[in-house]
Amino acid sequence: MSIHKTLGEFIIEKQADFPHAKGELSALLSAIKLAAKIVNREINKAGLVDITGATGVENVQGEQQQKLDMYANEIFKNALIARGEICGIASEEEDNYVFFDNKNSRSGNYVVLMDPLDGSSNIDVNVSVGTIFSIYRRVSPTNGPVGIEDFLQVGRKQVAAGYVIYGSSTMLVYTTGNGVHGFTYDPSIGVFCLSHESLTIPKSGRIYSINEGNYVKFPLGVKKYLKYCQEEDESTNRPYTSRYIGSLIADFHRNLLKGGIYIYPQTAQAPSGKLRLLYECNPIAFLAEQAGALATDGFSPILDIKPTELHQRVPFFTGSPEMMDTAHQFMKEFEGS
Ligand code: P6P
Repeated sequence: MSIHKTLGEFIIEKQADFPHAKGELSALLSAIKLAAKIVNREINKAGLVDITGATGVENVQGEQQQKLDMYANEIFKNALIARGEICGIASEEEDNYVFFDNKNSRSGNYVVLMDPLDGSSNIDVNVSVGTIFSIYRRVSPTNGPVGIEDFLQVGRKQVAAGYVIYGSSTMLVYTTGNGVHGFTYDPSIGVFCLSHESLTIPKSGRIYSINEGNYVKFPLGVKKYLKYCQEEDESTNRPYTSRYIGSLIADFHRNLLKGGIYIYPQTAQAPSGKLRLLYECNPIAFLAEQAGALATDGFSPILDIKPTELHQRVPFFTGSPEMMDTAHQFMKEFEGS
């Protein structure tokens, strides 16, 4: 019987990957690991306790805040603050960023941006949901106040990013810029075990993931790409297969393992798309590029976008490089770049 390396052991082993950090980043990743276990426990019994459903409160996105959204937000916030390595947090569930004065934190050199429970409307129907996180070193002076500039950093400045997928099994997948590594939670011993080291996306695939219910509102380039995916052509393994879970992490994770493309494009009604740049697209884009995938707004790398607002949205294309290249050709031909 093989004994897998645990996430804790792996983090310590890889600590040398970020020599400047004196264990701070390791402490942050450990805090996220702890919070993920707690949230996982609640999600797994969500149907049994009064913790599903809406709170009756709208978040800054104008979306119904789910009870588990708020629960997950508090758990991750408290776990991160307790470790004392951060000076601020931004969250999909918080109108503005939250900051901590340095006397309560040993170093306070990092900020964390997160979507504590993405796809949470799926909880009531037992569909996979996820937590997404993105970590930067602060850019404001260490002994000064945190500022919005600490959060509006370009995605390439991330020092770590990852997600927790609460699915048929619970996994934590992360990168610190040295590959993407996946850990599967073993509830019998309460440990995340290394199960997918150095994840790399297949160069191509046959899965396209998009909400085709919005078809009439899509840009022409997206419509033309969808027609391409659905055409018969044995030489290029078409038609492809449509798979759309409606939970970004679940759709991304499947494509990462099997190959594929996920698209949430701009529409006439939502000219910047739906997904948020800072705590959904940037962390996923960091993971994607580290796994040999691409992540763009249909034209340019997500990681090169200079953020202007905390909750700004961006059109999002991510997946196998060969499928992304084809999608970009259609976007360039029919939308200009
Ligand atoms: P739609 C969930 O609300 C989310 O942010 C992503 O997880 C998911 O991929 C997308 O929105 C689903 O949006 O408009 O297709 O329901």
